[in-house]
Amino acid sequence: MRTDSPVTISRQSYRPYPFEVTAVHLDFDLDPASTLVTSRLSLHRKEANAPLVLDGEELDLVSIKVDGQLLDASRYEVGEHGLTIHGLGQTVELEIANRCSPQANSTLMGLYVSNGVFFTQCEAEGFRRITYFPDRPDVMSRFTVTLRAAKAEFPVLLSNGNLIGQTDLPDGRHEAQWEDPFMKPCYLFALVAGKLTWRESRVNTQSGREVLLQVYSDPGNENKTQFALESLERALRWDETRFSLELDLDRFMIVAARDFNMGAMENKGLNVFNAAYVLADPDSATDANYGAIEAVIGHEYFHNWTGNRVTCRDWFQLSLKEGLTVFRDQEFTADMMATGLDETAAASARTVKRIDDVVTLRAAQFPEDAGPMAHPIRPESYQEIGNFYTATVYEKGSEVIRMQQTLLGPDGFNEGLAEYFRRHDGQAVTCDDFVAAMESVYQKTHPGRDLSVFRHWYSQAGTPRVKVDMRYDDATRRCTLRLTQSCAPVGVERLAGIAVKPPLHIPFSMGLLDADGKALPLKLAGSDAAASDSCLLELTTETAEWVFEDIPSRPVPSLLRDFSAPVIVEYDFSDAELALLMAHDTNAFARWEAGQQLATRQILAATDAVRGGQPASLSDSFVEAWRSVLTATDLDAAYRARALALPAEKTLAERMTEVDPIALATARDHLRAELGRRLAADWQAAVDANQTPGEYSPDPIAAGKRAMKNLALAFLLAGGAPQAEAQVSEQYASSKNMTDRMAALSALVNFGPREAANTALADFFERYQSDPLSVDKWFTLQATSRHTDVETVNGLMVHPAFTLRNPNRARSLVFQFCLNNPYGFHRPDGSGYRYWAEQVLALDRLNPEISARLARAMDRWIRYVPALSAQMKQALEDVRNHPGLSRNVTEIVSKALE
Ligand code: 0A1
Ligand code: ZN
Repeated sequence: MRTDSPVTISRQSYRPYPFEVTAVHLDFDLDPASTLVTSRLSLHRKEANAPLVLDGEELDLVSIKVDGQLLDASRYEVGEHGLTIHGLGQTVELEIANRCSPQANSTLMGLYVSNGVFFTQCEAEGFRRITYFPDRPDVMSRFTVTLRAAKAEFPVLLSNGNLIGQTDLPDGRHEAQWEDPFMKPCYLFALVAGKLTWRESRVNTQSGREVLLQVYSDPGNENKTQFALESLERALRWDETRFSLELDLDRFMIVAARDFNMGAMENKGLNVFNAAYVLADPDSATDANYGAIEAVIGHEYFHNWTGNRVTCRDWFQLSLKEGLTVFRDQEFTADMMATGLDETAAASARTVKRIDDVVTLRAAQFPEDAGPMAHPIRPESYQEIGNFYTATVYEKGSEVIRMQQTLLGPDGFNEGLAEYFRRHDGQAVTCDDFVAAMESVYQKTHPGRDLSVFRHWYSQAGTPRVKVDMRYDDATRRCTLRLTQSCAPVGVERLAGIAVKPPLHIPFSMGLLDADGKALPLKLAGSDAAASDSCLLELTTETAEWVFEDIPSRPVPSLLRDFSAPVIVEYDFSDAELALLMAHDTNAFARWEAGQQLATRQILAATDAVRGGQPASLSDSFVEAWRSVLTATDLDAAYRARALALPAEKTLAERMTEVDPIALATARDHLRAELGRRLAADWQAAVDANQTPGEYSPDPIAAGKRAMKNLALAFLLAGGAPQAEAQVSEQYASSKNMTDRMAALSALVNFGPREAANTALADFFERYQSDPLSVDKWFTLQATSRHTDVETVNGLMVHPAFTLRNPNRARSLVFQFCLNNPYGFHRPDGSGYRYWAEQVLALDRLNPEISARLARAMDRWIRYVPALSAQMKQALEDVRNHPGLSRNVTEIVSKALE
């Protein structure tokens, strides 16, 4: 347990490491109780006199040799955080032997054992829990590795790169030697050892090299890795065709781990994955699971270039690899969804992906960017880097890359990326280096301009607002659009007393519709560009105006098309204008957005009504707007399922001056029930029209139909349609795939009679108890049910299948209850908050990274109604005052209370 007072590390304090570590040989004598690690480092001094400072945590030092000689104890010091060696010469061979205890490691950082298999997790600072080393990304070395273990227990021995030797040893042990031909920082080191089964294929790369692709998992899962292997092949192909980036290794391995802190990890040539993002078959994985598997496999594979070949100079640059790689995985998914479709269908599929990404951004990143943990995509300071694997660094980081693609155009962006690799292959670099490469191309196509204003996206936190004013002049037939940007100081900015922030470079895509919803050709005054339906405005100052000519009457503006920048738009639309946009906008994203805004207005008004003890009503025009999408024949099922879904609670909460979560959830549920009731016949028609008979396939068309059908079923059941319960129960019992089975069970648990729900839940456990990922689903459904309170959750926590030690299981119950159950978590008696405090403390003793994520459930406490926020604050203080709190949780709760 860490007990030292927190140290704040700042971006400006970067100093190069005074030594080069050209080669590293690691030798592991693997034993779960005590593993002996011997590391041989080839060192070159770059700075005179500097001592060699190596990081190390929870290690037992055995011996140190310099150039083959045991080092005298007077020459070094060992402390809680590492080892310092004095008086080393210019070129030195250093050998360090130490022990660590994988079995006892519940943090899942460094070397640990999961389900009898050894795994490592080194990013960000886990390598120091394996051996003494400069654990920072700018120290890059060539690694060779020897693994030794009992052969019967650990038949498979894997590490990065190529297998160069394998030998049986006399005592029932065996060893394997691996060599990684590429220089890498230690956070990309990995080893895996244990009883594993695998599926493999051989493919030829673009340049004709044959490479071996393998997906490893626990025995018994061999039939669940086919989709993962196919996804890996698709990712490899896509990076070749879209960015001309080829796999640089002869062998690429993915291993599924049951216990894993995050989604997956891009270790060079040996990706370690949370099993949830590898294992799938129709009976146990949903469409969403299949989609996530392909996306995460793509993400980790794409890191091989964006992250591994070119890595980060320091952890402040995390978005250099993460924002860029999220952007790449989003584009990969969009292209995969559009594959094989005609032009219209492909465009719709891409919009669906864009909607899904924006929904995530608004529900997860916008609140973060307005709360106590708000930080720029390139943070200025941190206490614990593990706390900065955030929606801001990842998702907003991706938006910042996407804006560069928008400004440069797809070809310019590809050229910029190629330039980035030309300049920096094999290096550890900064976000500035990336923008400079892009800028070199931008300046060629935009003479006299640069990305200096754009760079502020890297140094500012907070979601900018863009206020839109539109004037129309009948006499001149001119329409003037004025954009004004602002971004209030948030989080650390506010604490540092920053009052004014420079303007950002905001690409703002827009169009104009006439009163019948027809797109107007846009002709900018003073421009000789041909008129088009859409226009990209570049706002680079606080405020600017654009004049459109030959506009016949006052138009309706279609704003921030395709979500061209991660901002909040302020414009006073009338309900009728929103309904017009929802029915006619030629930009499918803006069309979806109009519907979401209409629904937001209805739900917020209903929330006020609920709070005032009034009946919540629903406007007829809103119901008709929903009906028109529900019955539209020109829109595909996947798109309609998004357009008819209600805005997320977390997104709605950000719109309220004071959050009353139970009133909000009640209003939202009421709206669903009313829409269900008033459009019952149309929902039923949608259920009937979107059946997917025949063999299950997770393809986007079939998945879109299931999404539409299951959404309709939920509305029907919520609206009390007499036939709905039987339909849903029948679907639960007879489905041949997990998507439909889960959708039915979820509808029953949330909107059905308790008895039917409980019977189905019992049946589900009975059926799936031997499959951990399905059991997680079972816990999640109950954790998020509106009938679940703290008492119910505590009951589930003593269920034999529950354990806090497995992060997926902890997330499925504890996190889901605290983050996604407004009724149970926000009970006015404060029981939810006290439960949260207990669980944060319990988890912190086992796994500080995971605990710190749960701690963030209280981020927005200050915005809740006083009766709740006072109790939330109390819970935060109780946690903060607890002795022995980890650095991870300390940072989160103290920032929340600042
Ligand atoms: N680089 C990984 C994310 C990751 C970060 C930390 C981890 O251990 C605590 C694990 C994974 C990615 O972006 O996929
Ligand atoms: Zn990543």
